[in-house]
Amino acid sequence: MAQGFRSSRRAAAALLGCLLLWSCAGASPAGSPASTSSTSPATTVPTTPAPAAATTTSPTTTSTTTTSTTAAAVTTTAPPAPADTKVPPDPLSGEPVSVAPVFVRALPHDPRAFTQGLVLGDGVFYESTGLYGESTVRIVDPGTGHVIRSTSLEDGFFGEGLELVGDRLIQLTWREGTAFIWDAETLAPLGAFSYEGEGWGLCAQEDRLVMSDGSSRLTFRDRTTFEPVGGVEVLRSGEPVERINELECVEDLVYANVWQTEEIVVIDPGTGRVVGQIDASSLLDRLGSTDGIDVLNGIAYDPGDESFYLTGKLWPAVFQVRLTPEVATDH
Ligand SMILES: [Ca+2]
Repeated sequence: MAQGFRSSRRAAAALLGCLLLWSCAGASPAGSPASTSSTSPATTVPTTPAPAAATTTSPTTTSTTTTSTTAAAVTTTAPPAPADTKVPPDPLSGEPVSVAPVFVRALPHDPRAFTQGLVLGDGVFYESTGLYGESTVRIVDPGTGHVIRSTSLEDGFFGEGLELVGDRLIQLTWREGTAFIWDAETLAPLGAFSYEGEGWGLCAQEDRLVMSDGSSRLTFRDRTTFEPVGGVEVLRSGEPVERINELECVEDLVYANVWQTEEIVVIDPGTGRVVGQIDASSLLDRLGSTDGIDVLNGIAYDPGDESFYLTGKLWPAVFQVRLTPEVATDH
């Protein structure tokens, strides 16, 4: 959304103003697009197919090359018109604001990708996939779903959260205590960081990294050294939110999948408070069949048009959506 979750304390005025004016979606950017999930310039997902130039690079890992993926046919339709607003939620109550994903379009996605991390930058998706023996870091053409470049992790490493930091990718692993560093263009290995505990999700703010470990806690890390520099517990209405998974830093907020749910929570990392909650279960209906798929996981943000890209493990589609506050209606 464009303005709804500007910050924990400013959200109230911004969101209320946004609602009274009606839709936040499509509104012009409000000032500061820089503090996003990556340090790359704003990018817009291309609509024309790009050639799948398969290249593999990794002297220290077992590499595989993928030239294309089998993407399920998905139908793209225009987003629905917004409903009339009646009563805006009370952003001053301290309770999270409910947000609905407004469908924009569906894009193909490798149905064999056990998605653990998703990032948009430089006109491509960077994606981390998991499972032992199958984990990869990959560059994907958003328009076609084709895997442009892929590097496989060694069999003993289970890929997890991924973030673009400058011209490098940092990829977590689940229980291996290792964060791999990759050249974002070539996927050549540049080294690794070590850390304590499990690795689940990762995103970057301007001055720090934010990492989840499957608990209700977010750990902040130095962008250069990966050393922990703080942390916060995620609370909704005063209760811990466990199983925080894949992350996306958007301006000064953190969007997070909650494992084994179709919900995304929007967290103020300054306080840990959940300021928004997104029910993305409607996206499952658009998949047609849920046979063989796993949970919702994967959030990427495009600061260029302020839209979000959501997918899941083994999902055949990535959904471009806009996130707008739900409003009460007469029934
Ligand atoms: Ca992400």
